[in-house]
Amino acid sequence: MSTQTTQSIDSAILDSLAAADPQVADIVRAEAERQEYTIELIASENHASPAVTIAAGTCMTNKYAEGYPGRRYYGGCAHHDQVEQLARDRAKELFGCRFANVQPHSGATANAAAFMAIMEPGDTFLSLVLKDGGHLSHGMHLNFSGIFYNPVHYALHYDKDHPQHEQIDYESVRKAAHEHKPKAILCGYSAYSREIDFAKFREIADEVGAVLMADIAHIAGLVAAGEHPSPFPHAHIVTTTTHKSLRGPRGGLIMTNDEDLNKLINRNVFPGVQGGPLMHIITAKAVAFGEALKPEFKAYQQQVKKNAKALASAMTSNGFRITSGGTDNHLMLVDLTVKDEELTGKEAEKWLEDAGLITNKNGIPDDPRSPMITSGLRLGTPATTTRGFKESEMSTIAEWINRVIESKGDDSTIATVRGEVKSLCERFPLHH
Ligand code: DSN
Repeated sequence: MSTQTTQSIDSAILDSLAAADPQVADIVRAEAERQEYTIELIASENHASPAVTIAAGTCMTNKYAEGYPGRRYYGGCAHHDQVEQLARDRAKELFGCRFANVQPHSGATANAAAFMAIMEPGDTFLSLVLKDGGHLSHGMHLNFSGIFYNPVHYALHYDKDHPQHEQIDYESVRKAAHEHKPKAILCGYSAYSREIDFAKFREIADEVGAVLMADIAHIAGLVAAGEHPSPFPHAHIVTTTTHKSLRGPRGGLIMTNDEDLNKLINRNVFPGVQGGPLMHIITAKAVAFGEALKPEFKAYQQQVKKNAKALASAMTSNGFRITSGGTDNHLMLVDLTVKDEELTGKEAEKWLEDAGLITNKNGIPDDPRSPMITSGLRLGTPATTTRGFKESEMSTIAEWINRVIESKGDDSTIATVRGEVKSLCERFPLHH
């Protein structure tokens, strides 16, 4: 156990846990160690602050608080009312909207409640298909969204010679909207590195009388800091997670400016899809929103974008291709096929993990390989930026990725890179 880890807040908490349950404490300690000495490049992950982690671990977990502030189904909720109201008020200030529901347990649950607020079962909605960078709750056939609703899709197209074809084509969105007359149009993605034109989406939604829903789970931190255009006032309903670029606890959030829609959202979160809210997580959301309102958070998000651009450019210099031609946000999708046609995302992810570089395999537009194999890798910079990495560390990371991949997973190359990764991590300790 490193000095940094033993002195960390996690470790102080773990000492208490170890006294009560050494078996579980050992597992959590091993995970703290993994996080400390590996580099987290998964675009949807981050390192929450000690304050957020502490808030999530408090006695606020002990309460049933079904209902909303001032209207609960249980007694003893005075402090829970205060904290939930605070979380709502901070979320509204952060995103510049009139109403916020902070109860969704996750982004997928937020989307389920949002769908129920804006559609009837069987209704048609238009979204980006999962394999092109959408999300499973945007119409995947095994998800509630594909089972109870009728998804139709706009698409991205693989074109290494014309990467602009791998970006949202608003004319084809318009064409699909006019053809299918959907009840709702969804924008906001899991593996899309370009800015989203919410105003253009609203224009199309208005032409066909559709509701515009923006799922900003990935870019929420950038939006909150004014580093990506806001979905407000364009989207009727906005959903997000709170744990990705927003750097809060794992959870969901739904927002709107429309009073009637807000009533439907509230009803469909509880009792629609959830029972008792996770009050300890809502407490941690309040803390995270407070952190995101501070000026340091804007500087952090600016560095997230600078780091993503630096990483994309260093990956390109190392012979990889970034789909869509680059990145405007916190992530990029790496097309591995230009480097080596045989190479799969699955292999690359495994070799890199062994070297201490944590990534996820990801389909690229029109990927012929399955989602469990893929031809791409998704890389993101929120977690490395939290750690304090800047542009020069991004160049080093791209060189490591290249060495590991060019060696085709050679054991001694992986071991050498693993050692270098660990040394860099020691220079940038996490603040658990
Ligand atoms: N699973 C998330 C991601 O990695 O993007 C989306 O919810």
